[in-house]
Amino acid sequence: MTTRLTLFVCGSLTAALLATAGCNPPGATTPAKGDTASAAAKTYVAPGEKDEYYLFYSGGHSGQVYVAGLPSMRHISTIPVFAPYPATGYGFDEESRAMLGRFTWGDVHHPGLSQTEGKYDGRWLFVNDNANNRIARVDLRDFKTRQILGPIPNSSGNHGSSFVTENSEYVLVATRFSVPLPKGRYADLSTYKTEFNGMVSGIKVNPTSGEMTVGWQILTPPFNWDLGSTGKGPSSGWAFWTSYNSEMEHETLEATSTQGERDYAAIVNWRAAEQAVKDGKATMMDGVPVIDPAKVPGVLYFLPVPKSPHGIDTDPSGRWIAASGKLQPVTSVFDFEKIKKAIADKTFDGEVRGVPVIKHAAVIEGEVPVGLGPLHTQYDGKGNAYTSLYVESAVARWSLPPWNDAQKKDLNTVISDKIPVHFNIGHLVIGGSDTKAPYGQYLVAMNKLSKGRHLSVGPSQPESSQLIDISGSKMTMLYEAYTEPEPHFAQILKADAIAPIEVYPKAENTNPQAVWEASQAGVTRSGNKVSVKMVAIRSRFVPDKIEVNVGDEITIHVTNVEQTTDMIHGLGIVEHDMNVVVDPGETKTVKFTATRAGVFPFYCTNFCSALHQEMQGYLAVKP
Ligand code: K7E
Ligand code: CUA
Repeated sequence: MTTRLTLFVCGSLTAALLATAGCNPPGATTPAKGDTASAAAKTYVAPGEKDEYYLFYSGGHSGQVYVAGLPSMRHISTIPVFAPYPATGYGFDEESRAMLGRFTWGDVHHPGLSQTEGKYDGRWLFVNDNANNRIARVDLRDFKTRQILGPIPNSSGNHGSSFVTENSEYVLVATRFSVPLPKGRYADLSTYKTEFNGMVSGIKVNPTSGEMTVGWQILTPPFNWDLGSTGKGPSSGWAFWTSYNSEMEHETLEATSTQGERDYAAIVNWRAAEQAVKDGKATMMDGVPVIDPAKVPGVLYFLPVPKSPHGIDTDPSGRWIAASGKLQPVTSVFDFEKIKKAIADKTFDGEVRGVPVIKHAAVIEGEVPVGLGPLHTQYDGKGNAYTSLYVESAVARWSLPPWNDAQKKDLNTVISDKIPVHFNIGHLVIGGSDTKAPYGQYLVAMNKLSKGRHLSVGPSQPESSQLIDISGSKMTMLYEAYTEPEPHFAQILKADAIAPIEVYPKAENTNPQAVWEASQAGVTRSGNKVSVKMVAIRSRFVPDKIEVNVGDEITIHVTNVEQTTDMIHGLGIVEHDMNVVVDPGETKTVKFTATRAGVFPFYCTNFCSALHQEMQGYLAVKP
């Protein structure tokens, strides 16, 4: 049934990049349908059984994080982060409204799990907001967003994040956009090269609470920083980002920023940056210590990488770093041991704005001809790397160095397998690829276009994700699932690595407005301020009658006194754009002003019992 539409004649690689799913580059095959029976058996999770892994998908411009199970690919939960979400009442109560601040959306790209000693520790999930320069922390104890930091000062376009260091000391961030700094300063766009700057930021994470603060920043030229990764092993204490637009242009970028043969990767010594701040070598800008790398040697180096790269990924050993240039059909593999030596020996090729450029020839291990439009690379911990090929709509598997002489002579020979995906893959994820111990069992391909692979739903189409078994000598396609726009990256976590709570223990609820008995509930008034302490229990609200006057300021503190799993109540107030959802043992607060006279029913929005429908009351507003 599936047909690939040829929409463009692919004359050049650039044209192919612009094309959607139309080109038939060399190596592409007809869509794989998979061996149905064996694939079905591998992904089937029988009713009552559970998946083996969590998949945390970024929700892109939905501002959310999606949670699915692997291998079933079933969607289990949506964690609202940067956008209100009525299903869980997020963004309606005072607590979550305060976190969202003045924004109602975010653009989530790269979830990053917290780590201890280079392995996932199951504590937190960090996600970035490219649009409003924020970063959030989801607590995996209860799968709730607990902090949103930002907008980060001096940082515009928080795309190059969230990259977590080996012991979650920092979540590292690099800017996609450059602006005149500090933010709020005006400079004409024609002065882009001199007046605009990018930034690398170290977001410090409190090791106990997870609370994030802006630690320090490193000023950069106005390149557009792209994807990054953190080091480990020999590259412990370092972090890497690719960039596009080393031309430092500001208009018609698709042409102007692709003139040079090479762009730069940033090689950042974040431990040195931390030390430089301690040593007083930073200058305060908008409340943050900012390091000028031209004045503080040792914190930042540039490394030339193929034209318009997108991703740069450190392998589980920490020695090999793979950077892909979208406009060249190769992935460059760099040896961090050689990078360290080049830095020590000052094997540089000049400098850009006082930042040394590491000599490419001194540190390159090889350019693997993976295929067209390489973006991101993941690792299975068994010596294999997997690179997503956007233009070719495929995943290439290749062997990491060390390579023997024959392999070095022809790096085509290190490519062991290639599997087509549908269509135009962006990121791909292997569980634990960014740790010292990848799981190496499944790969999820996150494809940008799903066209024709699902029942038609009109013009607004979902994204497709494909589950690929990488445990054998050949990659095999197992399953295909859909999500709303738009997963970029994801993280996979072994299910038994966490044990989320399902009820907030009563003893933990320290909210002074919490009430646990109907007798404690009630309405109090002070002037025009009305305070309601409300109990929600199967199947009633106490009080279920609230009488106020027009102009009163009403605060409702509602406590769900249930201590049973899945006993959730919601408080929806008719025609008040209000829905508070309260989990068992939780207290939430809503505030509003009674602006209109009338009698407004309120009711429980979460189906909680046979008498759920009866769980209702009235807000009576006297003129
Ligand atoms: Cu490749 Cu934002 Cu990581 Cu999308 S980015 S694909
Ligand atoms: Cu409480 Cu429905």
